[in-house]
Amino acid sequence: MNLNLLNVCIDEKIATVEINRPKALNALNSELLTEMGELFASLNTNSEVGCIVLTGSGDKSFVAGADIKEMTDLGESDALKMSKKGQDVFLQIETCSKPVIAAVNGYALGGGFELALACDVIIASDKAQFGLPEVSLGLIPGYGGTQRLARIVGAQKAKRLIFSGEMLPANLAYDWGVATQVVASDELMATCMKLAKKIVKQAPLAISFAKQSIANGYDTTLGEGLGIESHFFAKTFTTNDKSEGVTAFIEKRKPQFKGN
Ligand code: DAK
Repeated sequence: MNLNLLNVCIDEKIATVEINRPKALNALNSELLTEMGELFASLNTNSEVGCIVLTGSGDKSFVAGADIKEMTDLGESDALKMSKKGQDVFLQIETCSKPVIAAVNGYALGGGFELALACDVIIASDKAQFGLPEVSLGLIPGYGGTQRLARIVGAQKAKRLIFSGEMLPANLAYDWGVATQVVASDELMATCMKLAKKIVKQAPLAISFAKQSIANGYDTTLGEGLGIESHFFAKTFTTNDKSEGVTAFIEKRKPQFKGN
């Protein structure tokens, strides 16, 4: 895999992925989306990876949006293709079998906010600013923003943000339930790594089943959701890790999970 715009480091089962286009505030161009799709396809099946931390290079921006300069000559059918490509990559991130933590270190605007919303957990620096300013460009969010944001914060708050294009500072993003934690910028990566380290100690298949259970049950009725949960709960009983986890508890020792 040839990655020019993504820096990847895998250590102790944690993959740290840094989007590396600092001169364009890490704006998502087509090349970057392609690389991200290839990388997540490979991380998804890499047994050496149990958690992914995604961040932007520099101290100013996570991702300042889709690359506006690539949009100048697009027609309707190109825009449809572009939207589909971005949505597919973000869906790949959302459905990745490993938890993905967005370490939002600055601007998360437009496609950048949409990217963070596709991750499982958002931890923000106190300098982070979230926004969907597409209407100021005559566009609307095209990578899932109208759908994912409304599901997380409710339709009213999503409409307010999308219709005004205004930015949401980190503390308000926390109040709205977008970010799960806000920390000083120099503590952001250490905070994300601390969480990632806790995650990689757990049973990987159980995490993947829990992630699927939450995702598949989210938009259904409670009854259907509980059925989905039972399905995945029962599946954990087919794993060696469940036997190991339960036995280790009874034997008063730490479990050695193998991901099978
Ligand atoms: N795209 C391309 N370049 C960008 C960029 C972006 N989104 N954001 C910043 N840059 C570039 C700037 O052009 C500048 O480049 P040079 O002029 O130096 O070559 C460099 O990054 C530094 O930016 P500034 O000089 O503007 O830095 P400031 O600190 O003054 O301002 C800022 C920072 C983040 C407030 C400002 O750069 C800004 O407003 N950026 C644009 C933010 C924005 O509007 N983002 C949303 C983009 S629209 C769709 C699919 C997806 C989407 C829409 C449709 N379909 C397929 C239909 C999603 C759309 C978006 O994400």
